[in-house]
Amino acid sequence: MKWRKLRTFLLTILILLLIPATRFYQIDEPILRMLRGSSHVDPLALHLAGEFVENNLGTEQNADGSVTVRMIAQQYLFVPHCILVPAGSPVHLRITSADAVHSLAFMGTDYKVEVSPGAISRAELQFSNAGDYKTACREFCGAGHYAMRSEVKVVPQDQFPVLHAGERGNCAAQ
Ligand SMILES: [Cu+2]
Repeated sequence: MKWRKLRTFLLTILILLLIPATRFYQIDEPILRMLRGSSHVDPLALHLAGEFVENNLGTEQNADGSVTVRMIAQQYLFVPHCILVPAGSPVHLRITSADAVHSLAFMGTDYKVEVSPGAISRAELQFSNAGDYKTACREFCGAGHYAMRSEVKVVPQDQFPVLHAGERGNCAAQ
């Protein structure tokens, strides 16, 4: 009889110990996500959900006069293919990859932004003069790498379209 009571007692203690352990495990994942910050993203869900969903790509106008540009690099193109930004405004670039390691390089310069699947690369850019800037992938990413090119079209402030909330600009929006 004494043994049974002891066993029940020990089982109860064990269960009581396991309950908080389970709870800790459940809160562990959101904490990890918080620590990772917003610089990580699921490469398999890019076009479907989250920040890099299709209609969020392109140029977004911010209240402070700057713009945020979101792009996806994938074999073997950049989406959107052409980015529209106003001259003289800060450009916050946020770019990620859907597959391999790529880079977004500004031709004629040494400047490039490394892009890896699962991570959001950020860059702060500003174009003083209007003009068309050619960009290309400068990280070998496969058979179509050499054709992986895109463009940044910089227009004077007064030619940049007024983008309302939720609207995104690219070269077609001009
Ligand atoms: Cu490439």
